[in-house]
Amino acid sequence: SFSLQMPKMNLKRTYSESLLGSGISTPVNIVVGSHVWVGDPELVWIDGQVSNINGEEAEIQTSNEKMVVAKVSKLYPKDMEVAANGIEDMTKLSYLHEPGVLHNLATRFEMNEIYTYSGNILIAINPFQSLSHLYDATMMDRYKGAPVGELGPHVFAIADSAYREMINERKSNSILVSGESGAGKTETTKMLMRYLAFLGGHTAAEGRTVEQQVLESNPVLEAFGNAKTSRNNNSSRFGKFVEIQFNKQGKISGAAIRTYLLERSRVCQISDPERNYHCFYLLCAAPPQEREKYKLGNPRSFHYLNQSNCYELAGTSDAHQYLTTRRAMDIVGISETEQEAIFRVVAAILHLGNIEFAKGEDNESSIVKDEAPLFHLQMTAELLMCDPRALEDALCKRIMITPEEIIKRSLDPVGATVSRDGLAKTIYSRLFDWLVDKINVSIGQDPNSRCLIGVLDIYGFESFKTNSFEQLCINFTNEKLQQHFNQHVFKVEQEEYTKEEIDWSYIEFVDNQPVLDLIEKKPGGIIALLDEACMFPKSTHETFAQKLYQTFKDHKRFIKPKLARSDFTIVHYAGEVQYQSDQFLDKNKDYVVPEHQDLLSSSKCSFVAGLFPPLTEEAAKSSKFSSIGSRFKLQLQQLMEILKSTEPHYIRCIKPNSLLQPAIFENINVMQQLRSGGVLEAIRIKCAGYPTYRSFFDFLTRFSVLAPEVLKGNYDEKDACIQILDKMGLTGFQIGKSKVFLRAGQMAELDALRSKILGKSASIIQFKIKSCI
Ligand code: AOV
Ligand code: MG
Repeated sequence: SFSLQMPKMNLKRTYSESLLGSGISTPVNIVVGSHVWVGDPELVWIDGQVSNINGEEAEIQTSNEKMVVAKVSKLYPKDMEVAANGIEDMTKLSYLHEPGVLHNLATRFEMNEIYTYSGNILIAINPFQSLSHLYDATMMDRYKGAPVGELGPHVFAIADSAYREMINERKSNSILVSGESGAGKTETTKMLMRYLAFLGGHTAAEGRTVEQQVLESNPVLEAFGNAKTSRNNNSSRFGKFVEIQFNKQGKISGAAIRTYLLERSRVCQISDPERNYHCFYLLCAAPPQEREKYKLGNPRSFHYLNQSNCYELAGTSDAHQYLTTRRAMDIVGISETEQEAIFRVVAAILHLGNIEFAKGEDNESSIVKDEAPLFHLQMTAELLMCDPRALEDALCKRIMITPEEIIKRSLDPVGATVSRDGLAKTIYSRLFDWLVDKINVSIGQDPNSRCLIGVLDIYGFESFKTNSFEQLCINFTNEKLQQHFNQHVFKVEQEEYTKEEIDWSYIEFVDNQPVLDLIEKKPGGIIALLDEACMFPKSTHETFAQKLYQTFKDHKRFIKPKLARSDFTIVHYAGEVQYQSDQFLDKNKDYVVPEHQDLLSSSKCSFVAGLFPPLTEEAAKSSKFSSIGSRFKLQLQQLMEILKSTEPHYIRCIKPNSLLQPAIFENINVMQQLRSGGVLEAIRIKCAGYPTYRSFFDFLTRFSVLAPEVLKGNYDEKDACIQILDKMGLTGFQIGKSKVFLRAGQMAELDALRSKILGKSASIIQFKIKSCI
């Protein structure tokens, strides 16, 4: 039932190979008859039984009936004592290694158990089917107040523990949801928010409550900030951090929504089979009188929509979504007049995109070429409530101010088209920002709030065929979060060791600080060099790339690809990504053409004019450009500051297949995500220390057969454990106050000895487990 597909992401493995060698348990005591995992080109790992050993090499009879020869050192022992439906917390796996982790997730997924813990990290595998029983009111009631681990792994359990911790410790908490596109971050975030609203909601249902507004902000932001991409039919094209504020009584008393870097290029450029932002299609499917008002019809008639052949989304109705969005807008407090203006602007953008340009009288200029006497120009001007002549000028002409004179220069048709698209993108991103501000004002902040729970739904690591400035920002975000994650995992691990008073001083972990320096260091990092290039009038993307090659020629995380003239590669923690620098300079400039600014700030519609507040004199005069990269970097810094002041909880979403279909688990794909999502890194950190620990009692229950004499008479549990370990000749382990801490591989070693003593070959003591890897 498990199919295989190569992942679409074009990721190269970097340190993941070394991951295998660096601390994850090395095979010991592999003998003829041992059950093992062996690498497989298609399945990543396949289980089997060793049938022969010849020096360094072993012959393995695999469970899919093949005979494989592999180095003994490349084999991993397979735990034969796991339950049929897998293990709820993977740190309890006796053998903590890659194949064990993958197998456990596959086993659980097959039984529709989509949630699994790895320590305190929740792994959520997208089921691509509605599992509504998982999220109903009964479930919420059950998880309320239940200690983590008592019930099965669940998003509600994470939200509940964040809430309890906030109440009990009076400390802010955050829940960080990550994963690749389509992995389920946004759905997970909504579930978290619903559960928090359930815990901190107000019983009295008088009108709009804060929590209702918080929840209804989701459909509004999704209508304007989500779109169908090739990876996800409802892909978020912006990052989001929702800060839910609570009062002394633990009730929701306010909220703040921060958004990050909306993808602007989508407004004018889409490719098959993607769609533009949902709101355009919703409006084209609005009730007839509204469509008439905005002179909208079939989405196929608009250039910004018909560059792709996809208009409808399977299973959703745009007409219905339009009404849902309007209702959500009511609840979050957007007035009828404002809604009318918002959709007027949306319609104006569609008409704007249909304005075309032809060569003017001389070759250098352009004029608007339009069907039925300048229909789209007229419509755009009418909807934006500005003068059509002024609109045409703003699109086709530029004013140059030299010390001597003021010159009106005409743009050629290509220049005019660029100008038109620039205007569309600017209007749209201002509209989106307006919505976010409005929602924030309307929900309101609680200045007296003592604690908050932040929920982060950010875009996951991306590597496409072509990667531009947006991908750099997105991957930079992920590097930042990865560092936060590593530090946290490391800290938690250390805390356990400290509590048990064992020595941990020599455990190291690989930090990704060098990549962060490469990108954000000031001066000299990529963003700083990009800003320099943007300020220097003669720069081109080629001179920018040359500068990078020069500056980072010895940097371990930077590669100049062979034959590349302006591409560069960054070795990210999740793999190498090759970036195309050709649009970097343009995309980094946050610049509104003064002609566009003037046109819209003088609109007769106060809503439109409000999107373009007049510039301060200083800003208008200043020719200094404003850098999107630097602002983004600053936003991230602020986000990290907030996160650092909170107690974090991590949810790693995983997309089981790239077909977006239920019940398909693609090993290669999942493995890739476990690697890049840091799950394996967390395990590596664990393995660098003492990956397996057991209480003295549990340890004795399992291993006293190795030295039954230690349990004679009035024995001390701790001493008994030490005696067993000594007798077996193990070194490097640690004895804590109540637990035995074993080094990687030692559990397997003890198990092997145990089965020998029990006089049974490894093949006999096995639980029947359904093998699906
Ligand atoms: P994303 O947020 O991680 O991608 P979404 O949360 O939008 O991914 O999930 C993609 C789709 O998967 C959803 O539209 C649902 O159809 C389905 N899905 C996800 N989680 C569940 C669940 N728990 N139960 C049922 N269906 C689910 V992106 O925003 O593209 O990075 O930018
Ligand atoms: Mg999303």
